[in-house]
Amino acid sequence: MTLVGIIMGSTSDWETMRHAAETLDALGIAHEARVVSAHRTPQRLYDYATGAADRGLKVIVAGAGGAAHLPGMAAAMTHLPVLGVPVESKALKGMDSLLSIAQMPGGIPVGTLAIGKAGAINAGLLAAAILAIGDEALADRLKAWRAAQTDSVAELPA
Ligand code: RP5
Repeated sequence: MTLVGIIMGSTSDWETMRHAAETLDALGIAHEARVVSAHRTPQRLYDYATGAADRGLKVIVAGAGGAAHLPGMAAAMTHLPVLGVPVESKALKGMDSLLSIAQMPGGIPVGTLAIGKAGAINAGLLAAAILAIGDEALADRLKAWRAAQTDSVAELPA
């Protein structure tokens, strides 16, 4: 069953958002990826966000750049946790994306991650941690992933 929905405002966001997908793959979490633009395809966003919980999704990871309304608008239309990834924009290096995703009004939360690749990876990990609350096998996989990361860190710089 697909548990995580990864949505993004443009195909150009995939280069960033694929890191969320790859992280979920590494943890064995079923997911889907869709291009859903708040501005260019508002009806697609409405349909996706309002139908997400009924389709069995548990977490939404939403990435967008610039005037990045996608995570906030998705969060407005579902009670599922929405994790926002600010995609690095050309003009403002993602500061616009970061602020428009983070500065939600009280009442409609979006869990905002870092700009770019790190944020996408961490959105995948945070989605995994949320799902692991009710899934012991996944919790074990997540702990193993983190242990492997720890083991991979060299003690000497070269
Ligand atoms: C946003 O505009 C998208 O999320 C993307 O980051 C940005 C640029 O989109 P394209 O012009 O590359 O389609 O809606």
